[in-house]
Amino acid sequence: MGPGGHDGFIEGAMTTMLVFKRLAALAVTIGAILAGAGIALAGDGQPSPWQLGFQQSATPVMDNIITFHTFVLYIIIAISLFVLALLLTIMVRFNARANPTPSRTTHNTLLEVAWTLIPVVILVIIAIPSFRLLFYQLTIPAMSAEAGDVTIKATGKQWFWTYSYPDHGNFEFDSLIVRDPAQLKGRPRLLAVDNELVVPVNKNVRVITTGAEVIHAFAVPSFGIKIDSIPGRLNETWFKATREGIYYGQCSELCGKDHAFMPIAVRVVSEDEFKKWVEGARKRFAREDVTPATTVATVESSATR
Ligand SMILES: [Cu+2]
Repeated sequence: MGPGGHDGFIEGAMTTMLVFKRLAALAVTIGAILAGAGIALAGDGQPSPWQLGFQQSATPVMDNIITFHTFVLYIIIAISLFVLALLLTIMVRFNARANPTPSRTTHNTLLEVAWTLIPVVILVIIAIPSFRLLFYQLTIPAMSAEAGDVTIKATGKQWFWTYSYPDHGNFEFDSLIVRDPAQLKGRPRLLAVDNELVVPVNKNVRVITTGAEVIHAFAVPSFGIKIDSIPGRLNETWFKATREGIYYGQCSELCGKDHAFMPIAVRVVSEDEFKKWVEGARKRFAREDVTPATTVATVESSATR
């Protein structure tokens, strides 16, 4: 390397330092703006302004999702920093001025084996907890009526949800978005509903879901659940809310013009409160077991013949 090459090296390093300084200044500025906006890092049961991460977790499944997400994020950061370091090294040490006569190397067996195997190992390290989490999400725990576990059925309709409680008297009710701002009473716009889905805290809740006419999807971010509601088919998922409160979700399958206006609101209450609510709901949403109109019509038409 001649004296000119040496100068080039220094010059390249100086430029790199300048870039670093500018990046650092940018990061500090963005940090200051976010801090000034009173950033809430995670909403509890609902999104919050300037939120960056997930909503706060309220179930073991979501706890696991957040842990897994953080784990993968660390790996991504490590890989990005490694690639950045490689790029900077190449820019500084192997630019035309610093390295005027490039080597003619084309193959390096050790390097090629390494850059094939190391990514494979990284993917396996990610896959193991990923599959474990997937099985945890998809395996419905053994439901025990004595332990107070609850099954609910959520039917997606254009454009609201109908909930029924088959184990608790099979009552059923519709849950519609609150459109009138005066009726919100502090609840979030576009998420509040007239009749919330009520479930007991610390109990396994199995959600059976279907669609009435098109595909909808039942999703509650704080619970880490999102499952398609498909006409003519029953899908199921589960959650175990560990904190009382109201948790909001939305239909997550484009289902028509009011897709954005069929929110999901789950109120998690104590077991006693849940029992009281069920008693009230059985009266409030009582329905007579009438024969469906279609069946009656068929019987009548065949009788007149
Ligand atoms: Cu929908």
